[in-house]
Amino acid sequence: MKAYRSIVVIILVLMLALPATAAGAASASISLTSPTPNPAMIGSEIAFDLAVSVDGFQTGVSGIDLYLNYDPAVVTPPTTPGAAAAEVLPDFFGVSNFSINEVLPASQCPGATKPCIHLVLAGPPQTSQIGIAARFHFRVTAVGSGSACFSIVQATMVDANGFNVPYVKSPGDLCQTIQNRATTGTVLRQGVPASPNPGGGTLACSSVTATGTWVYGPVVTNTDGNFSFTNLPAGTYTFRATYPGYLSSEKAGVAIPDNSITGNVGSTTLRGGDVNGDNAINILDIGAVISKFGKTSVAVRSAGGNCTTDEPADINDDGTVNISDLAITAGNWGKMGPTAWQP
Ligand SMILES: [Ca+2]
Ligand SMILES: [Ca+2]
Ligand SMILES: [Ca+2]
Repeated sequence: MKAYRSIVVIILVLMLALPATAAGAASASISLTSPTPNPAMIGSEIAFDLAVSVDGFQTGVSGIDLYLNYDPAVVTPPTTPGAAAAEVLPDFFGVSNFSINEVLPASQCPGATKPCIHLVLAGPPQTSQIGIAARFHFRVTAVGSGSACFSIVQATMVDANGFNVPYVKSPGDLCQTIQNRATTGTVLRQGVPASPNPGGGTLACSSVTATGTWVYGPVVTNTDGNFSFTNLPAGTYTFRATYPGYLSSEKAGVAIPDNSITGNVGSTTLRGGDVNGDNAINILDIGAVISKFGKTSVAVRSAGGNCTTDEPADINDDGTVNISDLAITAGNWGKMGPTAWQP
């Protein structure tokens, strides 16, 4: 019974004490929100917010002066040094805030180790307010060690009389995962097993290019006919696969979204018999096979693993020009390239 009374007394004391304490305390915080997208890829624009919270300041918070470090090896602000670097938002000080907003070289930043964004915000005194004061944007330029870290290296918060306001800052470091983007697909060739590749090579050696704003590749296919492009920028691409003695194959309108880590173009099988490489299979190709009929130990691009020279009349890369190569060519008589991208 005595213990019960003691607990009641303690609870009563706490109930009386807590509101008094809360009413008298002023608090402020500066924090960075989680970046999006996470993970990010090369070419991605990552963004995160500067969230500010003040509560119970009678004079009102009227200014914030802040330096945000970034790692220039993996990210860059979207603007040139000296230009506006952060997007100032009206959610904390309102629309009439005044701001300084600049990218500074490392030598002008606190600690002098990394470049920084210097942001100065000032506006009407806020006694109790929570809001997003600014949004930072960076473009990913490299994978580096796999992350991009940001930190507020120095910040000052002042009230309407210019006196420093104590605040809590979080987190210490804000780190964002950066990954490579892999865009993959498969190119097989008619008359050639997918794996193992004949000729003892380690690669199937079909060439693949990806044409968007610029041309990427060629990359070559591995033993299984698979290819992979690393870090194709977001955009719309035409993929084209070629191999000597075969019609090319093409897939247009392949969209690589900004935030996709992987993409697959699908599988295609090249049709054999275009010995002279004019993307049409006709009498000229038949003639080319017949003119070399019976030749052995001819050059095989897919042998040896370095995708060098090839005898295109040896369609199936078995080192001999014979009836198999003639049959493949005759069977595709009249076909034109580039063919549709399909198995
Ligand atoms: Ca031809
Ligand atoms: Ca060949
Ligand atoms: Ca052959």
